Amino acid sequence: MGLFNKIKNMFAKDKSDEIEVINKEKLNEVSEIVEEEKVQKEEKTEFIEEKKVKEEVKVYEKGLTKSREGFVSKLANLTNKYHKITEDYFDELEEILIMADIGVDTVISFMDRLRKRVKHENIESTEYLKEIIVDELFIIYVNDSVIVNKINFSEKKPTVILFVGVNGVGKTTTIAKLANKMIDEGKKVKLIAGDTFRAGATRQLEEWATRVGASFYGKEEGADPSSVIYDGLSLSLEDDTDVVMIDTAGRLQNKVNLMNELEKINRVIGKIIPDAPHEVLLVIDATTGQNGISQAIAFKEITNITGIVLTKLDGTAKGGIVLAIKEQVGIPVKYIGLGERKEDLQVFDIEKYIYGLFKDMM
Ligand SMILES: Nc1nc2c(ncn2[C@@H]2O[C@H](COP(=O)(O)OP(=O)(O)O)[C@@H](O)[C@H]2O)c(=O)[nH]1
Ligand SMILES: [Mg+2]
Repeated sequence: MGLFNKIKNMFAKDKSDEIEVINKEKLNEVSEIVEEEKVQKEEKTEFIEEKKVKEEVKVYEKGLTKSREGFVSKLANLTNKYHKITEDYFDELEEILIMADIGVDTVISFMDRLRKRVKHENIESTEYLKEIIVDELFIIYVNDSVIVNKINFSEKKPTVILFVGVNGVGKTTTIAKLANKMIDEGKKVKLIAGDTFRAGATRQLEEWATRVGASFYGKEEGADPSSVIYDGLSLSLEDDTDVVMIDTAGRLQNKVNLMNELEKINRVIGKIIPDAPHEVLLVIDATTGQNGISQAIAFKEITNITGIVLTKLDGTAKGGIVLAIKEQVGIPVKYIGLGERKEDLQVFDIEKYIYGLFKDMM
């Protein structure tokens, strides 16, 4: 190779090296900028997430004020009254738990476990036991269960959610709240007025649909619910709806009738969308206490319930009902209602719930 060619080669190599160096530097710089932006974005989402969690915790705190004041202040009084654990202390504690609507069976097994722990760990102070009580209540809920509080969304549109429950528990309001939540998440929601029985029920749902920005399907009062559902669901297949929520009437005066009606509704839904309904949410009013539990047991016998919505927790001092449902009914509470506004629905979260209930003690 001649000198000229050698130099030319070297130069070419140098040049390409240089270019490579420049490219590398540039690349590094670019990736640093990208990385920095990513970190900033992550920090921002983390911040937003954190803020959201804090807001949700506040909602629980506020919504459970009555329960907390009832239960926790009683527990605090008890702790002041008895510094040492005695039989009288246990008796009064048992009464407080029953009054909080935790459910007699649940309370009995709870007291058993508590006594065992007291004995085993040689616990004497009621102050210390107070913390263990919170612990044990938490354990009741999470024990032997995978807590499924997520909605089972269908892979194919639309996801169909059927709402059942007796009159006045908050079905229609809950539908509006859940629709509002899902619309906020960018979903297209349709509400179907399957409660054709109660006067004004269809109009009430339609008004909510307008308020939260959902589409609506309903017929005149007295129409056959199954035909309303059939037509509404058929429409949802054509208009790209993501989630359909079906309201139903809550007549429980006759179990056989209700069972037949729900069977018919389920059949009609399945005819149009074979694997639907994807969720059957039973709505229970927390202020009705043990009566609500009985409703849950009755509904569970006649139809396949996939989740419970516990409403009006803001209006009761008996927040313990969540634990009773878990023990006596065995269906997960998926949402809780903490007020009458469209924003007042929360995904049920046991940790926030326990915090809302016991924050004054922690
Ligand atoms: N305080 C409170 N009121 C509620 C809640 N959910 C529903 N309500 C009220 O309960 C009443 C009955 O509700 P509605 O949705 O019509 O019950 P439905 O008959 O089951 O459809 C209405 O006045 C609602 O505003 C809640 O979480 N908290
Ligand atoms: Mg209604």
